[in-house]
Amino acid sequence: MRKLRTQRVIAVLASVLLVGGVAACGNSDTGGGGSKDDGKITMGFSQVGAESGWRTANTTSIKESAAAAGIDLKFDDAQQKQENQIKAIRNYIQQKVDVIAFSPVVESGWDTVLKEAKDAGIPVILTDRSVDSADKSLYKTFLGSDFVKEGRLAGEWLVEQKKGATGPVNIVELQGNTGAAPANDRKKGFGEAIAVNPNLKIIASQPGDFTRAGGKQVMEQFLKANPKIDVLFAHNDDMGLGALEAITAAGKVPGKDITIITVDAVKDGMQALADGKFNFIAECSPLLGPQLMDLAKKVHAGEEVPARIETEETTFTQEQAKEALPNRKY
Ligand code: GYE
Repeated sequence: MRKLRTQRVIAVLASVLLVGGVAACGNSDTGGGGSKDDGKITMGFSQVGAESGWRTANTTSIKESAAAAGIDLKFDDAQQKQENQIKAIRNYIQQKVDVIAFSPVVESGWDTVLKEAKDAGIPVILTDRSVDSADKSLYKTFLGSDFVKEGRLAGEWLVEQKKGATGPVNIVELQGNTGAAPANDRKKGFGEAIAVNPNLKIIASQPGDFTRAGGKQVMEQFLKANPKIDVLFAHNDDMGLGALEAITAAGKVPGKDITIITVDAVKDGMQALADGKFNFIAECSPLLGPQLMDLAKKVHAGEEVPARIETEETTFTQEQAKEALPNRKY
């Protein structure tokens, strides 16, 4: 009797699970890329975190563009941890979303989970940051900036500024989080550009994790350890803004005693530039949402898309920042 009841309970449970499972399938995908019941595309998006003004603007852009494009967005904030991103991607695979998009916190270590998505027939779009996987068939496209170029533009500006220097110009560098594409690439581009002038020397270079707190803390250490710092190259505005506090606290005038170059050009960074505290910014646009949603629709429809789509960007001097600031959206 008890056995029978147990069997019945199991049968009921099984059918609930089955119906639930079918409903979940119907809600996202009809067999690897088909359209859903309500016709909406479901995108699973794994965001790096909320570490900077850039990231906040990027998240807003993605959420607003998904709503505008009629895409059902599942969003996860990984708090700068790769393991959280892998977990989120596995969840999206299980939920059978139509498209997975993500901004990889670091470049390496994605092959296994990307292969799982591929085997499940779910296309992946990389946005903002890329991966170093040798197998390019693991993702459909990469939409984002040329970070090497941003570093190079920053370096070239400095070379021009310091072309008359007769003695050493001491540079400190605040890197983004270790292993991130923008940290690796901006370092590379900047280093290559300044190599033309042997007077320009990077005397210290440490990660500040793209955050204000990180920038402030590492800059304090730099200032303690190095009596003569002429230039700060920060891989983003937020670290530069954090460093401003450390520089002022050390009795130095940012933008004058220490030349400050950053990347991003978010509003707070542009304000510091217009106020004369920063000296130069290489722009990196976070407004990737509209292009990402277009790509998702194309990829879902089985259309070919370019393997690499580059964001258009510029640079800003103090004068240019004053002009651009009133119309800056983020
Ligand atoms: O420059 C920085 C953010 O990946 C381009 O990440 C992005 C970078 C951006 O934290 O502010």
